[in-house]
Amino acid sequence: MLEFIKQLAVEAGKRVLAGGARLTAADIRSKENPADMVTVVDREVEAFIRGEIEKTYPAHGIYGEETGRAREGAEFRWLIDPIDGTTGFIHGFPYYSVSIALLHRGRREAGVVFAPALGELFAAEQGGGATLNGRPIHVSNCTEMRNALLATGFGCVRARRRPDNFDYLPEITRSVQDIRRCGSAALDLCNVAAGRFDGYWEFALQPYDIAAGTLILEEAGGIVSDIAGGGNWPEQGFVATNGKLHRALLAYFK
Ligand code: LIP
Repeated sequence: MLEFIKQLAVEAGKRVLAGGARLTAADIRSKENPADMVTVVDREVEAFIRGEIEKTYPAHGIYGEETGRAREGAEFRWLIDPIDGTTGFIHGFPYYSVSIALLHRGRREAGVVFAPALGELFAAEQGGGATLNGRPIHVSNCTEMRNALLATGFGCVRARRRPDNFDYLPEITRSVQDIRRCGSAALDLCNVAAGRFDGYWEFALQPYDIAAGTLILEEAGGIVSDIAGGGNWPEQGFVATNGKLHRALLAYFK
């Protein structure tokens, strides 16, 4: 199954790159929120991924960012984000990814995040560890906030939703080595999994942004929770770390 998902993500990634090369202003639209962008490429690539899944697994449920939900009650369900990091994609900033996850009765079974412009393919299967381009990856050993490089995002600010990440950003920024905001939640999680970031937090995320990335992170030794340390993520906020910094990062949201 993981091979099927990897190949699908790579094929989708080729389409994302080809679409980016011929993208014009007419191909770009904003959603309900004017800062939330979508392109014809997001739609075409999601249709491609959906079509391939439906050809092979017609009974499976699907929830995609651009085309919504189908067969909700199915035992197996796919969560798809054809381009996580669409704003970066539009601007030619290479930090965007195709994210595909497979759930069985709600449990994340397999996940792939492919960054086509970076040539990085992250993958994991429940209980099988996580890989980057076929090589095993592991979270960092960082134990002190002052030595940490963290990632975050501002979807909540752009959507004008509470909690507002600007309430937490100054204090966290003063406590760590530095912060990055690169624009793809899926890739941020994979970079925590690979030990490049030590942690990541964000609000107002959607399940398709993070389903594959959380499995990859957990399989690489990391942990995820809501901002109170519980399991109500992403609804109650989303915190992901190498495990060693989790309690320290959660303390900023009290
Ligand atoms: C984006 C995320 C990003 C987050 C944005 C948005 P999209 O996904 O991955 O990190 O801050 O709010 O949700 O919309 O490009 O698929």
